[in-house]
Amino acid sequence: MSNLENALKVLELAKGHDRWRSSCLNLIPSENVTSKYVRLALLSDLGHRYAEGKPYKRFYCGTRFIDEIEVLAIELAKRLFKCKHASVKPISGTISNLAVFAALTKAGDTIMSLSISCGGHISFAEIGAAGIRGLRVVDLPFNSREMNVEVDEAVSLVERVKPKLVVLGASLFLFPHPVNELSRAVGEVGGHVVYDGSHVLGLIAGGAFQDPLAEGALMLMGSTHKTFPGPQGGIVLSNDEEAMDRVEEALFPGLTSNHHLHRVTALAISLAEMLEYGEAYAKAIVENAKELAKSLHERGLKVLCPHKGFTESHQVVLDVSEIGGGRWAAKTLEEANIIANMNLLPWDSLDRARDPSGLRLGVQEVTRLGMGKDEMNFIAEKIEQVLVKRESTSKVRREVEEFTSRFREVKFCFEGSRAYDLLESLAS
Ligand code: DSN
Repeated sequence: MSNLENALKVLELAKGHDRWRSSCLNLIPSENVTSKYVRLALLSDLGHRYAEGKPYKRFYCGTRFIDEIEVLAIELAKRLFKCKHASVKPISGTISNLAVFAALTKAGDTIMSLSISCGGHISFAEIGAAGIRGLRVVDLPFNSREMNVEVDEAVSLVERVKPKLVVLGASLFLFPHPVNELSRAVGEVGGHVVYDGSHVLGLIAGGAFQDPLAEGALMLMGSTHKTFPGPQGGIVLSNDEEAMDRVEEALFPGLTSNHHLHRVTALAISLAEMLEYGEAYAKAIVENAKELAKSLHERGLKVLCPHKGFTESHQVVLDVSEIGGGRWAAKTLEEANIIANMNLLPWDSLDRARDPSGLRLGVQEVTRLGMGKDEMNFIAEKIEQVLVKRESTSKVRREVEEFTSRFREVKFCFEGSRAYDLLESLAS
């Protein structure tokens, strides 16, 4: 194939991807879709430019507009998360975590965090960013029935281990973590709680989950594209000026040179959207997650934590080990255009990562497309048809395609003809 043919083929593949995934029920808890205004920013010339350094103190010329945008993004972030300091420099959630590790620890220090099977993100692990910083990682004790940190045991372990940091937050994340209790315990031994809020950032923004900074965390790190419906990227928030200065230095000149200016612009817009719509959006997400969990449970699926109302976040977690396993379940749902994660559960060892016991679902994206309780029951019914009744996946796929064709418009965001006009002029 010629180079042109290859380029055209790539575009066709991208188009095919767009068409397919917009006809799916997208239930991966770490994804979301952005508004037209946000997409517009991502298409703009800002994505071609450099702006190393701080606003108005750059090492590059040509940055007068990005200076203003970045200052505005920081102001909007501080307002939304009710905190004193914000950095919009991290280009991902993992870079946010690594910057915080770099700022607050030195190689050889010990931190405590959840293991991967118990929901800890790979960046908290010795095989991930924590290990790259040279940290020793001790697992936080976890209660699998409660799907949460085992507080008393964790406090005793903190007293013995004396970690520099306790990292809370997770990728498998159903209930608020004990920030208050562990902040007090780790404070006694001279350390801090830092909180990776990647999964629940939109819920925190909308006041529908715990507020880690108010509860005692020194830092709130996150990615900005899960329940927070912004561009792919990261953010760090804090009330501590001195610690935040160190994080800024870790980010530049430490971990990033340029910080992707179209992303910063898109993030500023999504921060404004969340100031406007965040409360309603976050509330709808949690209501939908509870409804989906209840409906799946009533259909005989093994949803975790029925004694706790299943979930207080965007996630619903199922143990599918008795009906084919996580790999089979996720692959078979995919044949029906239902996209979900296979997931390790706390009782799985790491070597089961490719065929774990669990299935992890998130409702943040379908909620953003305007789905409510009735639609959660429809989704539960389709999952039951595939996983329990073993109905033909092509039949279910046709039903899913027809259903999703009615939910293509992004809600909880600024819309209107002006966005369409601007989008068209940029795309032409
Ligand atoms: N850990 C990934 C997830 O939760 O899907 C994101 O980094």
